[in-house]
Amino acid sequence: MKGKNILIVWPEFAETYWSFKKALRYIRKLSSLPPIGALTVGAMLEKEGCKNIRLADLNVRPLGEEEIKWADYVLISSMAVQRKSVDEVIALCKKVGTKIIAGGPLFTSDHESFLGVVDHMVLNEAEITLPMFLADLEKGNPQPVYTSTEFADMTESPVPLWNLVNWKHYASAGVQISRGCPHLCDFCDVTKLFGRAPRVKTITQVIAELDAIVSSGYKGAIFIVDDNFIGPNNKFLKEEMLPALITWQESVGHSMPFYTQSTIKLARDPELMELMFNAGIIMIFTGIETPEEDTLKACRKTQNTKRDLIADINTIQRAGIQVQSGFILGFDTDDPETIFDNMTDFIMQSGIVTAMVGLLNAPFMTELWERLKRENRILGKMTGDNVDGSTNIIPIMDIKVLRAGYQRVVSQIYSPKNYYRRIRTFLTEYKTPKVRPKFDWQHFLAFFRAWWHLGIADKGLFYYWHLLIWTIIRKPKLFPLAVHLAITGDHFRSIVRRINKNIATT
Ligand code: B12
Repeated sequence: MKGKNILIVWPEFAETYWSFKKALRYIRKLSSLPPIGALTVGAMLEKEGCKNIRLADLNVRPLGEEEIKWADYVLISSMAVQRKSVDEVIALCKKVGTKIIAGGPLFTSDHESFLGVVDHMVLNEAEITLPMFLADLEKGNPQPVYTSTEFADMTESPVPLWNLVNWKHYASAGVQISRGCPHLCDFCDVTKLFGRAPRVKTITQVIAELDAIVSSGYKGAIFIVDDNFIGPNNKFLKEEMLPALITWQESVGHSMPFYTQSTIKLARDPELMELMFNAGIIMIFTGIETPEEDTLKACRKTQNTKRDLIADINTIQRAGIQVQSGFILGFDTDDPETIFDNMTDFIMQSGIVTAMVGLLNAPFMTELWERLKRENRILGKMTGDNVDGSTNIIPIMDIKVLRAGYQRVVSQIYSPKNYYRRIRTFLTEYKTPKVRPKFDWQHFLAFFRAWWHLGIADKGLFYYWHLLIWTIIRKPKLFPLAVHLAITGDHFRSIVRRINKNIATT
């Protein structure tokens, strides 16, 4: 790779629940996050002596033929949900004749589809497979596919090449502290992809990554993209990682909030929540999946059983950590008579504003996939977007009933009346965080854009103004958060419209 020109391509996303495309327009951003995985691979190649490395994130700018001609290799990183754009990039590379090296979740979970199309697929974790590929390349004998069943040593992972990122287009930055999750939920592929024993970076590495983000010109929220932030042992988190994050947060004037992913078990550890709050972790995403105890047991989400889930969520909110969550419909044990109302009621009561509800899908390699395969209930590949109303399985519940119930749940929870009510439920519980991003003029302008779109042009305008007045009176410090959540509601309603359209055309 010495002296080569490398073009890293991050293909365009479809419109999804987490793309936040509509909401990002309010703050004049084009994407949530730059590609951490691809930039990590970029850093590995820089160490190998590549001459020039460029990033083409197709979510923020177009890609031209000239650039592909310039490159000796085009590196594509992708999730399944970027597939359409991946195919376009591959076609362009073929036309120009530039070699492709591909990696990341799409290729790792479905490399057969690209055999003979992509020159080299370097799968699983690049810390292990990239050196294998580079060694063969050096010998002049690179293979089409590199895989590994080993898990990488995270302490060997380099700082991503943040200096390639034009931050003005992104709403967040990201850092990964650990990989892996100890739990065995049957529908989740994380343990298959990253193992059960969480692997952790060193404190020095994490702080170096955070400093690199700041010195590349970014200020704002940072997503700690760990599969389960509280997966690594508590002693390490409490005595080493969180104190280091607290000190770092002080060094940036408490202005760079973190958000992450965690199991609901967090609710039982007040000390851990307090440390997270002090470090500026103001939000977690947690998988609630379903309010039904029997279903939780059946899908082996045992960490969510034998607890009062709403009380747990409120405990975390009161500790100053917002809870976002994922929910699934279509489990074998779902009762069509009760599940839809139970889920709607649960979401409304919990004050979970960002509630991602999807139909059950079986990712390749999971326990669920294995079981349904044996039962001849796998229909094919997943679309990669679990909130588009599609499923790759044959559910026990009649599919028409399931889809109609799904539409009912998402339409109800995202109706302006219920959505704004849920924001009030949440804000009532939420402790005001002490770490907040600096209020810049884009946020200021976003308020005026929201004033027009949500406060005048939207049919939910009454609920919008009611929320704002309520917040000014009851929780004035949380006013910017109330406006932010109102804006994300506009995006969620567009996703509900898309779900309804997709289901109507299936
Ligand atoms: C952060 C994250 C996000 C972020 C965005 C990421 C981004 N940069 O834009 C957000 C929250 C926006 C997101 C959204 C979604 N996500 Co997501 N996300 C993750 C998460 C938690 C971490 C990814 C990460 O940054 N890891 C850190 C880096 C260092 O690791 P990495 O990306 O895996 O890269 C390593 C290797 O893959 C490899 N590699 C990566 N690229 C390349 C390229 C080359 C050339 C090579 C050689 C190697 C290589 O080397 C890297 C170092 O080891 C993963 C789970 C996970 N643990 O990976 C899910 C995950 C990637 N997401 C997933 C999904 C399904 C989604 C959504 C579709 C969910 C939804 N329904 O909306 C959306 C779609 C995104 C959108 N914008 O529309 C799936 C993807 C499954 C698949 N097969 O495609 C994952 C794997 C979670 C899961 N288990 O289901 N996501």
